[in-house]
Amino acid sequence: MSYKTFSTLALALSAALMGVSASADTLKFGKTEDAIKYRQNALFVMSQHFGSLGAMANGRAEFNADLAKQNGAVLETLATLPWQAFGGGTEGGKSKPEIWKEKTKFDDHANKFVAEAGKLGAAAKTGDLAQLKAAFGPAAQTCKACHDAFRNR
Ligand code: ASC
Repeated sequence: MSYKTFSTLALALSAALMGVSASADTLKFGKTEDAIKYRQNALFVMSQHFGSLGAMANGRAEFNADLAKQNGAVLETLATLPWQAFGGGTEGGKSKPEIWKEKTKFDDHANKFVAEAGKLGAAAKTGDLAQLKAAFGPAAQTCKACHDAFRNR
């Protein structure tokens, strides 16, 4: 095995062991309250764009391909952001303590959501309502699954 192959494999293995995910990891939060504010606000903004796509997918709003494309693009970016704000020691808000006790399970939910949001964003960007409809339900299901397990009402 060449050194290059070896170092590529070693990098991939350490990334896997560290649980590197599809999520952005661009910030460190100095204060717990900032982490809580960040994740709540990121999730709120995301829910507005997600809701716009949902309204079109469910026929509550008229389909507008340009709007779907823009909201799909915003959603794809936003979907990766909140998870970095659930770091160690940032318990609070509506989060159940289980997030930190079952971090692997939580990360799994987050990664599934990011994957489905990516598919929904891609579907929205096709400008095809049928594709938007097909991708919306599975994405909404990943929101709900994580909320049911990890969010206080
Ligand atoms: C939203 C939103 C959620 C999810 C969830 C999907 O738009 O704010 O929390 O969708 O209702 O089941």
